[in-house]
Amino acid sequence: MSSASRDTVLPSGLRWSAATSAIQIEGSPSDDGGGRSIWDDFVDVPGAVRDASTPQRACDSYRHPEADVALVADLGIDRYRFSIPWARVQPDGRGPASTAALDHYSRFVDALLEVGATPFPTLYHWEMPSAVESDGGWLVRDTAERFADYVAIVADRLGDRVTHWYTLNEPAMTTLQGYGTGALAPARPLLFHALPTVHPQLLAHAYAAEALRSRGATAVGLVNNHTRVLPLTASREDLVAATMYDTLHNGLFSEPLLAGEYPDLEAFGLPPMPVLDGELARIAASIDFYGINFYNPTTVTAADPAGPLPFEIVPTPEAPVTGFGPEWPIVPGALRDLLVDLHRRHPHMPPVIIGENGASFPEPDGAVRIDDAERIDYLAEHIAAVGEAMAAGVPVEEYTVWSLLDNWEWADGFTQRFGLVHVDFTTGERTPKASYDWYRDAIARTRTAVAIERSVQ
Ligand code: PNW
Repeated sequence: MSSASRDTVLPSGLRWSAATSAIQIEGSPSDDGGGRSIWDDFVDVPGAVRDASTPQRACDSYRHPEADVALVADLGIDRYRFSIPWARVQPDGRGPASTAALDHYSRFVDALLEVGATPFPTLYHWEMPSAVESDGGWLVRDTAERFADYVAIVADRLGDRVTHWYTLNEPAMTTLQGYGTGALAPARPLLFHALPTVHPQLLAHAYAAEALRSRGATAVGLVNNHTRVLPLTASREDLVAATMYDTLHNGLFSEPLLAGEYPDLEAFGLPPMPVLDGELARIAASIDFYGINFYNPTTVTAADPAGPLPFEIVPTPEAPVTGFGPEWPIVPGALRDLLVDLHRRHPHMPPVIIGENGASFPEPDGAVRIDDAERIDYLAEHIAAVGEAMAAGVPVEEYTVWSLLDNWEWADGFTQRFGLVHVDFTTGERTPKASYDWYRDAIARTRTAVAIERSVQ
């Protein structure tokens, strides 16, 4: 560990948070009338999950929410990002909601408020009811209306206490990996035929934002995964491939939200989005903040023209890597650069919230490894990069660690551990890691420094 990490003071002016999502931590998906989700369907396919695990129990957080609230309280974060799963609250994706499930989240919100943490729920962290997917999922516009109905139900119940909401988590990953490559649920490898999932997701977000605001919400945003795209070489082919990948990964969702228009897809030989009159204006008016999840840059090269895609993702030269290997290189400066670039493109953009940032590192089988010095370095360096972007004028308001807990990492099952807190997935026992102590102490130290600064002014 770099010794500086021990007494880091974090940038002032940021709120601090940590995040989880329902399927990844809750377990007991059918408790309180929960319905089947696309992830139940995903895990049923042999070989789909790397360790053949299921999220049936995960961190057991649905049955023991108090364990997580205690960690939030002790960590001293300002806010907690968690998700409310559509398939549990409204099992068929239309019609009646589960009162017991709504009661659960209502108690959870109260418990967070009681320990002084602002509840900051995500309304869709990929928990689509299977019934909605069988009606076309994000390929059809009707899903946008159904999502907004579900959101209205949740806001009717929680909107007297919850004012901050994330609508969709990483819609670009849903498009590219859920429907594009099939690496995530609903595992439909449609390649470029996945593009029709973009507009229904943005409409779902816009309709949801309207439903939330009419029920008292003051901060509504969508959180997108962003990467910094690096062409492997300066060749024309690599530049074209990198620009196309950048447009698909970063631009598809950010441009309509921040500039009110889709990127020029026809330039890449792709069909334009099927937009009706007035829809782009509604989408552009729908965010109070823009959420960014950042993990790593992506190095791109032109692919073999005979292959299915015109670009190929390759290891980033010379970068250290996380537990995922060369797919997830560590380049903290890439976060600063992408924030500065996005702000330069959109000087009037709303405040930015970093909704996720973090890393998984290997843990030897069976051993509880809590001396996660690499994670402290990763977090310290990325938070410093956010500070540099702020110094360059980017309006960042909040930083969120992914994740509060080790959890079920989708197709990677339990093989990747992202937590500040180690979880024993058999007993449910939680053991804070060194990175947890570091984050808690750094937040406290930063608050003290800010208070001293204020008192001498
Ligand atoms: C995000 N990619 O997912 C999600 O929001 C979290 O639920 C997840 O646990 C976290 O990042 C860590 O993976 C991603 O392939 C999934 O680029 C895939 C990618 C990025 C983010």
